[in-house]
Amino acid sequence: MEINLKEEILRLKKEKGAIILAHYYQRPEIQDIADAVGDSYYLSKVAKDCDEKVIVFCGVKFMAESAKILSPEKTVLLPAIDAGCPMADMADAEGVKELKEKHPNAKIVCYINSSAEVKALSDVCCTSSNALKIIKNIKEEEIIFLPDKNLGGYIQEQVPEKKFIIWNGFCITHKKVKVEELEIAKKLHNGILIAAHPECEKPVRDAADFIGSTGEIINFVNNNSNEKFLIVTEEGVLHQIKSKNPEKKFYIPGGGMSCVNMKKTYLKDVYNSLLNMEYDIKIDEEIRLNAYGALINMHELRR
Ligand code: CIZ
Ligand code: SF4
Repeated sequence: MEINLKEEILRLKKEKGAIILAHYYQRPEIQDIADAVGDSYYLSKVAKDCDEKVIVFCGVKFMAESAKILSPEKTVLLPAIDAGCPMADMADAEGVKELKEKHPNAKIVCYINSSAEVKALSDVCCTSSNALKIIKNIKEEEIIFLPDKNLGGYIQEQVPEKKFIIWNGFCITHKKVKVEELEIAKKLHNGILIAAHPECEKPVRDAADFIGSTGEIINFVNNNSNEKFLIVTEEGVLHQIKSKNPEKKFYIPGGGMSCVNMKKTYLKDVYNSLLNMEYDIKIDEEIRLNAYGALINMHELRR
């Protein structure tokens, strides 16, 4: 007999005293069984503040790691062990150390899309929603920004008074979009508004009407009375956007925008995760403590 996965997940969740968190880029059926859906920073805060001692983090590894860094006493489970982030993997601890030696006066700002080891070497973390505020609040003139050259470039344009040393990483999902796809959408759908993520390349950002993080794109659409929108970020966000805005029309760039790693988590993986308590995120305590400092500094500097 085939088991009812949703029912079994809910039963196991209760039995194990767990909470299920899902990133906006997860599959719709995963978002629907989650107790909270949001961006990586919001979810790591939910993980920290909740009473549950077991967190099932449906997302990619750096997100589950961020939750573990903030809540070491809790069990943080990543249902799909091979769900990584190619952009986070583009920055390595050795390279960061070398840059630090070359630019001893610079502050290191790392995007939350980075490994625990890289966070541990950084002065402060940021997300796409708070990067500008954080960098403006740093007193030092020199900033090493990693790993995303697109988010880094976007912030640099807005803070010309600072000197930026930007890592050469990028998101393979956002890089795929070409400005021509935006131009085609404008021609096909008269009056369409384009909302793009700062992980997109500059020509795409320049052609957009609005640039923001996942949460900011969702708010932009919710609060705008326009009829049609082109959503230029991983298409998982459409699940929340469409359910809150049934009267509006949404389009995506012609080539589609799906992150292979974000789509590795199926209901079966969440079930197995709860059943077998896998895959338990472990971080070396010295690395965790240093990475914790960078995440806590993000809190301080985003004010
Ligand atoms: O921080 C996140 O969750 C990511 C990856 C994107 C965003 O814009 O929220
Ligand atoms: Fe990494 Fe891009 Fe996938 Fe986000 S969408 S997890 S940045 S590869």
